[in-house]
Amino acid sequence: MKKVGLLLILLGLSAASFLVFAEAPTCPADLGGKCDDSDDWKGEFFAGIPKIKYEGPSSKNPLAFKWYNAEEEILGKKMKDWFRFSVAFWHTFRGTGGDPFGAPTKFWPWEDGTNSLAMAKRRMRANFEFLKKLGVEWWCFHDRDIAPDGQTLEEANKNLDEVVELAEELQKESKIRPLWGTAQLFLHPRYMHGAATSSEVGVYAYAAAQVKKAIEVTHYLGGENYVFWGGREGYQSLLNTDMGRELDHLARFFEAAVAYKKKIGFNGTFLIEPKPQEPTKHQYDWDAATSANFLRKYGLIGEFKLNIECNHATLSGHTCHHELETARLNGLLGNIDANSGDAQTGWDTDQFLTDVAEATMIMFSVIKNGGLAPGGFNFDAKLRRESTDVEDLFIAHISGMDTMARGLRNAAKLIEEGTLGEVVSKRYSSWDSELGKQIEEGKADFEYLEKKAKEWGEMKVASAKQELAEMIFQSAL
Ligand code: XLS
Ligand code: NI
Ligand code: NI
Repeated sequence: MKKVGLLLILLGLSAASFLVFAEAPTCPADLGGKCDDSDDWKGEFFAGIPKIKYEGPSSKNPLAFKWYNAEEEILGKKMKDWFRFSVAFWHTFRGTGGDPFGAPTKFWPWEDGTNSLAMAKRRMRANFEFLKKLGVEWWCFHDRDIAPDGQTLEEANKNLDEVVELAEELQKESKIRPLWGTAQLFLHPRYMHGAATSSEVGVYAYAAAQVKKAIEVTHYLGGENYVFWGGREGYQSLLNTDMGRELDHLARFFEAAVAYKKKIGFNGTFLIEPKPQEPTKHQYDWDAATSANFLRKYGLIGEFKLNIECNHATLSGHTCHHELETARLNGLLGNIDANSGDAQTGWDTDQFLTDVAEATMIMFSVIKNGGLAPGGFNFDAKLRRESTDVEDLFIAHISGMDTMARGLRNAAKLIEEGTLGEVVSKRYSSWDSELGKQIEEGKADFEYLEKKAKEWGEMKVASAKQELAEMIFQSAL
């Protein structure tokens, strides 16, 4: 069996999920010893796991939905259309459980410990069985998660084409499509200084070639979006960094991507995924406001939207709700990487979201946005290192989907009830006056306002009613 000689220990814990196996387990008996050169395992990957059904809140079955009822309509839209849930290939099918202190812990029965093409194809078949059983119609991938890298770009592209062909075939028999594709521009050592912001012009060119191909295959597979997560676009020290030049390069890169997208007729949305730190000390796409400012400065604001990841929001010192609202108010809310961090831990722990209050606030933004389509909810989330049963993959996603579904139900209830909305409109009612209207229309200059201030004198300022708002919110959970 071909051994994978690549032992990469990365600093960022979440990045460890992108690793290929460091230590190859032996070929499992049920693969008949044909691990690395054949794609002939046509059996069930998730034997014993049925198609996951909705059983309602009283169900105690861990392999059933209690709140997510795909076809049920909430506020005039089917639940499945509010969410457009997606499985992240890298976490679910490439996550090994390895971390900077420990070896992989997950040895799924279909894995043979190699990074061969045959293994990549088998994994793709497993992906589609998983999606179908879970009842999810979308998946997300990086180029290098789904197919092995090559010694040359040509070889890498050839590998990718082979796996993409299989994915296309597997998609055909279903409604499943990529929610988005992306290029992995951070694992390979060539990207140590970044990709589009690398100090090496050759690396910039290589990254461009990789993104070009990744856009092509996303388009080919009918993907609805394409994501640019910063990877290593950032710096470790400003002392050796020309930040202005790097940011200009990043803008040139995006411009070229936009031009190429138009050239090949890819109509999917381009999304930037903000993240403040990890793997670099400072990532350029720090948060939604920083990314919006970047896009505006370089005249790219109409060409991109944002993919907000909840754990990235918390790392930047914001709530997920804040990031969603910032994106929404700028007309940039395109997709959500649904996950959550840990209140005591300062890195991207990529946990499945299980906080119903948080989910309710997220859904407030999504409802106000009229949904996310053509974006959706991608579970950029992974099992804990210690969760090693195949069924844990299902349980994690079911729990995440149920949590979001409860959030949707609660948010819809609060909006229909209207009491929370009343607290807000009452709070701003002074702005419904003649003066408020004049100000909002830009018709009140400082002299006029001074005259009004003198006329009105000291006024009574009303309570913010925060505790009342919190009481109403809590009662809906
Ligand atoms: C890493 C990012 C990554 C992107 C896709 O923190 O969340 O997973 O979503 O490259
Ligand atoms: Ni993400
Ligand atoms: Ni992340």
